[in-house]
This record gives sequence, structure tokens and C-alpha cells, in this order.
Amino acid sequence: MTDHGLTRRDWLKLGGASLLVAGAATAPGDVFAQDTCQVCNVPADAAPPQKTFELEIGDTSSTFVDGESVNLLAFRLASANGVWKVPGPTLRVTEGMTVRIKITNLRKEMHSFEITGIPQSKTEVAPNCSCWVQFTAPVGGTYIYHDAFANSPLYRLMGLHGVLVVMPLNGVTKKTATNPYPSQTPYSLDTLTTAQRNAITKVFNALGTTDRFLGGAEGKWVPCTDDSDYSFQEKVWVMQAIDPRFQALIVRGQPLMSAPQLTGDIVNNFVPRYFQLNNRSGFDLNQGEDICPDNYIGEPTLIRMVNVGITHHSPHIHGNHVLRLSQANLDPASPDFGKVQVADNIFEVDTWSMWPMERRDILLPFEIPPDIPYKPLLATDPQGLQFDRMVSRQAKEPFPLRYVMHDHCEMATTAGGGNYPQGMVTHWEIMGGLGGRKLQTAQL
Ligand SMILES: [Cu+2]
Repeated sequence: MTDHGLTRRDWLKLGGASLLVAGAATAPGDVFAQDTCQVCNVPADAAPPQKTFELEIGDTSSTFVDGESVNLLAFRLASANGVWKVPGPTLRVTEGMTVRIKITNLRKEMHSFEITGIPQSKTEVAPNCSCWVQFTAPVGGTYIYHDAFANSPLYRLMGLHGVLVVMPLNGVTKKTATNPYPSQTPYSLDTLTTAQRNAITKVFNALGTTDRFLGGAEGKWVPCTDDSDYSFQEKVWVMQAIDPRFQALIVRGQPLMSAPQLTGDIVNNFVPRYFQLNNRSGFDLNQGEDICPDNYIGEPTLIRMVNVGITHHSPHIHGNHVLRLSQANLDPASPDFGKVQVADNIFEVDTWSMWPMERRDILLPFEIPPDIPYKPLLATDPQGLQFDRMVSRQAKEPFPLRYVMHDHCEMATTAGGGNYPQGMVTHWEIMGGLGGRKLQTAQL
């Protein structure tokens, strides 16, 4: 795909057009002087939930990498002692669970809530009201919860978005004579087609057990199992673009300002100036356990990537190629719209596309980087692999080895209209060789 002849505005149109549904009776930004809450409780005879979350909708502010401050709409867990988060807290459930979510709107305009691919999760919430939704968790994968009030991306762009992770019910590969180490995968193997199951099984069984993916039984992917946003082998990257003119409509604690000249045609009016991962960019992405995988060889890391903006991105990672495990069905005409599509042929890629509302799971294998010379550089050097010599400090390259991640859509590497490289740029680190974490822990 080429961008020759297309303006940035054309790209935005392409990126966002499919997300807008015309003819909505109510526009976002309209303020409702509503003093009664609508009836939106889960029926009394509904099945008791196995997992409950209480989310609140409010506002917060952030200072971006160039010092610019903006207001944002935000979610927080009602139990989180007042910490508003953009993106919202990562919610983790297991497939088949009965999940109940209470949404309380602390803002002074109408809001809504829904999770991609889960129709029963949809509700509207009037100011100072609460609504409950209840649904059965769908198949394992990565989902986006967001505010799509009046079928508009406006409130999502302003900060109301987060990730729901569904862990599989049966995601463990089978132990066989040729596969002594069963492996946890992110997907329910029972629900996959034979081709999908074979592809996922093959990759996850290979982890730790081949010349390429080292580590034996310990070289496997370990999922994040608690309610954390991330773990050391599982990250959530939320891509988002910000146009401060839209954020300026948010006055904290006050109803959203009306600006039909802006919000009447969001896709055409939106001019992104900040391109973010988890609400920060550039130098502010140089560290952070939520973003940067800092692991040892043999610690494959799953990155759940979603794009909540209306601009297209093309992330690119140096050092290792990644394995593209799944994507979302983004075709509104498809009966499977919003569902997780597990790959039936797993590509090794170094650049991949992230369309608006795309959700992709990619696996960063933490293999020895193939661009490190296999053999010692000099004939006079002792034999052995160059990487092993680096680990035993016979070579000059120091750990950690740092590899960049940047966006091949060039505009997204800038901030504030041209500050390069302060955009969607971060890195990952190889801390050391195989078994390094154990050695490091032993030394503490
Ligand atoms: Cu590059």
C-alpha cells in the first residue's frame, strides 16, 4: 500500500469513515438536563455474576511530552481510590464467565458503554446515574470497551476507552510424546478451526523447545492471570491520537462544551497532534513496565495491541520479528463483525497494520536476534556463538540490548506538529541470555 498522492486528511477519511453511522438522532456533546435515571439494571432473576467490575466515567488531565496539558474523559474503577486512567483499567475475565459491569456517569452529559463484539454489553448512562450490563464472556482474545454514544467516536477519542482481556477456557496444548511441555496459549483451542488450532499449537509448542526458541519447559509464554494491566510476559498497548482542539471542549466537572463546527464532522475535522501508546509518547515512553518488554532470551511476550483512534498506524519492531496471532473482524457487513479472528497461518512480520478499532495480539518471541553474528567475529576469537560470548562478557556488547519500536506512518513519530521523534516510539530490551532472570533473582 502506498500513500503517494493522498493527503493526511484523505488518510483520516479512509481510517475513520467505516466507524461512523449516519442518522443518529442525538449528537454527542448534547447535554441532557435529566434528573431521573433510566431503568438499566440487570433483572433481579439474572444469573449471579462470577466477576463484577464497577467503572466510573469522569474527567482528568494529562501533560504531554512537549508540556502541553489537555483535559480528558476517563474511566476509573470505583474501588481504585480516585485514580482516573486513560486508557481505562484493563479488565480480565475468563471465557464463559457471567460478567457484570456497573457504569456510573459522574459527568454532566449523557454517556454510553459497550464492548466490541459483545452486544449485551451496550448501555447508555445519564448524568449522575448508574447502569448495569451483564454478558457471558466470549471466546478468548482482546476486546475494546469504549463510549460510542450516538454511534460517534468522539468520547472514545477524548479518552473513554480501555481493554477487556478474555482468557481462554481451554488454552493449553496437549502433552504428547513429541511435545513433552504443554503450553498455555491465549485462545480456546476447542473453539478454533483445525487450521487455526494447528497454527497456534505449533507456535506455542515450539516455544522453549527448538533451536530457535530456547528455554525448555521454562521457555513458555506465561499469561497475566491477576487483575493487573500487564505482567512481564504480557503487555497491553493502546494506540490513540489526540487533537487538542477536541480535548479543549472538556471543562472539568462541567458539561461538555458544544462545538458543532468541530464535532459535526469528526473525521474531517480531526487533525491529530499527539500519537500515543497508553496516553504518552516519545521520551515519556522510554520506560514503563506497561509498555516496554524488558525480558531475557526465552521469555516470549504477548503484546495485545488495540487502536482506539481514527488514524491508521503501522508499528514496526527491530531486533526480533513478531508472530501475528490474531486480529479483529473489522467488516461491519460481516456476521462475525467484532469477533476475534485467530490466524490459521502465522506470519512472521516486522511491520503490521493497525486500522482504527483494530485489535491484534502479537508475540515477541525473545529469540536471539538474528542480526547478531552467529560465529565469533575474528578468526582468532575462541569458538562458540557470538551471543554466548556476549552473555559471558567475552564480547564488548553490553546488556541490555535495546531495540526500537516505531510507527512506519511517519506523522505518528512526531508530537505537537513536528517534534521528532516524540510520537509513538518506544523500545524493548533483551536483559541477558537464557535463564538470566533466575540468575539475577539468585543474586538479589
Ligand atoms: Cu525502524
